[in-house]
Amino acid sequence: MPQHEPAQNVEPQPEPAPQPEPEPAQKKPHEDDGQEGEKSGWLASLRKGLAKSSSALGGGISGIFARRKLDAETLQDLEDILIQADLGVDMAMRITGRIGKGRYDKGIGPGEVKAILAEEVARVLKPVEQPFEIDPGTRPFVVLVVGVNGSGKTTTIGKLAAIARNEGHSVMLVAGDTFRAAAVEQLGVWARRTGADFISRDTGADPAALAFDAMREARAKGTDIVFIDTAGRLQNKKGLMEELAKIVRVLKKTDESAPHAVLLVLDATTGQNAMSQTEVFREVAGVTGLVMTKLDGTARGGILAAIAEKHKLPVHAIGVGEKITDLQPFDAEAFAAAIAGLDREPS
Ligand SMILES: Nc1nc2c(ncn2[C@@H]2O[C@H](COP(=O)(O)OP(=O)(O)O)[C@@H](O)[C@H]2O)c(=O)[nH]1
Ligand SMILES: [Mg+2]
Repeated sequence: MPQHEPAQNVEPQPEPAPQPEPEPAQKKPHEDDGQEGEKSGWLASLRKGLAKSSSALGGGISGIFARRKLDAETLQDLEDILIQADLGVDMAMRITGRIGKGRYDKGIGPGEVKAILAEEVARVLKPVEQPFEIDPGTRPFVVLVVGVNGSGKTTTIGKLAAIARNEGHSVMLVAGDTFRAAAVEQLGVWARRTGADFISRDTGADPAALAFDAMREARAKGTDIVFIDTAGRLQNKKGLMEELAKIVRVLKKTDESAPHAVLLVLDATTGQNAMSQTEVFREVAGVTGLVMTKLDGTARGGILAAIAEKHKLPVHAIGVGEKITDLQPFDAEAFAAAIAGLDREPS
């Protein structure tokens, strides 16, 4: 797992010369991307994906509420595990407040606590649940994908390209992370797998110039959707800002309304760090929506609720694995139920 610099440490520093970096635990995209159990199984797979979040929370709640009466100490223990799950202090206090109200010295079962938790999380997430949609009247529809190194940008582009290709759209993938040769190759693999066009330059080339060429080519070909991958070196905020601003400026030369979407890809395993990344990338790139990845590998899925509460940005999709089919449209209620460790579907 790549280590992420905290977003606070983003003072301008001298830009390192482009050089090969060790790859973040890079794997080739899986080849077994049959449509295994697609629709029917996806709630189950979300639960499985979020198992770590839900077992941390659900297990904690069961442990606290199985035997004890509701008192200040019980509520404090609950608040602690909610905060540990990265739900944020405000939400944690709201939930414990709601659970405590009128119930002191009475029994409350873990099931009831989980239901209230799920309800609160869903209430915050429901307004930001928004499928990722392209405007078919805009061609090419240009999607700039941003986020820190290792967050899952390239993989998410591959998964989105697969969905778009399945829907019959023509797609171009633009290897705007020109910093590392391996990043270019990785996107090229996704392009081949999904039947998307692919455009790249040598390591160290100017991503804005590449974006300009890509736009010209996409217009000439009548491509429906252009996904632009980026490097996202957060350790140098000024450099990042300049790089992204230049890409946007150049896109606007060919189409004043581009980019039509700016997706921020966040790695759920970074917990609270995802919050500060959201702040930085909103500022430098005008983010229009979120994708949260790696919810299969963490007990920290709650951070999405904290981010939604604070930033109110649309959440389009979640990544629950590395396979091509492991990108799920975001469903607030299912997510909330999974996080809370409820084993039944929310009504
Ligand atoms: N478990 C899991 N791994 C993921 C997910 N999304 C991406 N990855 C992996 O995370 C690593 C970094 O992803 P990558 O797309 O290269 O990140 P980038 O640097 O932002 O482009 C790769 O090994 C991916 O396979 C996800 O939803 N779940
Ligand atoms: Mg990448």
